[in-house]
Amino acid sequence: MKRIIMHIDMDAFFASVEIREKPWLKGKPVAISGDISKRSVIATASYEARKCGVHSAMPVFKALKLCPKLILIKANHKKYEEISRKIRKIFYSYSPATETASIDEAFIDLSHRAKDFEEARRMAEEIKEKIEEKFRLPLTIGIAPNKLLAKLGSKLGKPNGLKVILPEETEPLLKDIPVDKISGIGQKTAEILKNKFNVRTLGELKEVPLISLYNIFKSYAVFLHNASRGIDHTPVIPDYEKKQSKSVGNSMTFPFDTNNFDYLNDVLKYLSDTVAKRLRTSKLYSKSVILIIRYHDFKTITKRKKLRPTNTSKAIYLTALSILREIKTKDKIRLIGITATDLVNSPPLTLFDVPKEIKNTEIIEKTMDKLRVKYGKQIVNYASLSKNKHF
Ligand code: TTP
Ligand code: MG
Repeated sequence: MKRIIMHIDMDAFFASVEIREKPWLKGKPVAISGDISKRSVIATASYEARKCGVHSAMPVFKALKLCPKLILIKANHKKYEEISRKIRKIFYSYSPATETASIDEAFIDLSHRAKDFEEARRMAEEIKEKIEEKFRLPLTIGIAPNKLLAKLGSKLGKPNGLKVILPEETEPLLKDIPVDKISGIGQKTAEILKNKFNVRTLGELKEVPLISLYNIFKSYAVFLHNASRGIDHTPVIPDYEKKQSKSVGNSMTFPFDTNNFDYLNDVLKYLSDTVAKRLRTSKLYSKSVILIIRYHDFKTITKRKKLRPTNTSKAIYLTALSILREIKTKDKIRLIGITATDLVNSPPLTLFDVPKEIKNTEIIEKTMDKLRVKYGKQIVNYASLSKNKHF
């Protein structure tokens, strides 16, 4: 089915909120940070400050060096959360199929709400007007046939814009776009692509054979291959579904059928990590893991295994791996998936009953989550996956 996806992202969100409340800051270089000491980092900067090179995650002392006139304001997270919640209500009024992606961004699946892209554009104009009028905050909207392109649209449309990417426009548009404009392709990947393949744009990336990408990036190669073509099948997962979810799962369809154990093992590690991370975010624990295998001929098998309630990536991975070993698969596989199910709100044992090794794993993974939130997904990974750097 053809989809129409909208991505909404507030412009310089924290800074815009502060500027709204202190109008004399309008047009000035403003930056927000957790704490205004020089050792702190910038959370975000107004577009005027960005002109001098100030950006999120930059140390304050460096930002002040680049922009001596920079006005620093201490972040007020409670206030931003509150505004974010109120803005979200406007999105829900357009479609309940709204996925909150972060404090200032959301995806709305308009496939069943808008008859075509033109109608979706009108909705976007209306949403922009409502937010600008009611909240006096700037935002940018991207509309496209999938989440990847909708997010690219809002990035290209910034600030204070509206960018529609029609299916037929995708190929010529992507051709000259630098690879790191795609959400999910970071600086490191961009550098490897430049050094190994002389690739800077999505058009150039498209020309690299998948097998060559695979040799360097392993299963992340599939993402790169698809991204260069503007392909993305990930669904918008509505907030209401996330809240009452009875299970959390993730799967990967391979571009080629395979029974290579090392590859499947890496994919299981990656999938377990993404599933467990979602459990930890929702403070849920899983009592069963289901492994889903779809063979080249579409025959699909699922096998479930119980485990001590957990939300560690390691426990979920080891369970999934033991199922894979039991299945002793020889036939080539086209998709593999992991679902954590039988979800409960709390672990059954008191902290003192938990074996030390499990306790350590929990501590390590919680620390990884925090680092990833603060510094980005790629800042830390399991040694065995880090050889690919991109899981
Ligand atoms: P973003 O949407 O990434 O950034 P932004 O809204 O400030 O700017 P724009 O979208 O116009 O490019 O993040 C939303 C808010 O999240 C941002 O205002 C501050 C906070 N944030 C951090 O605290 N640290 C970070 O490293 C980033 C990227 C954002
Ligand atoms: Mg934003």
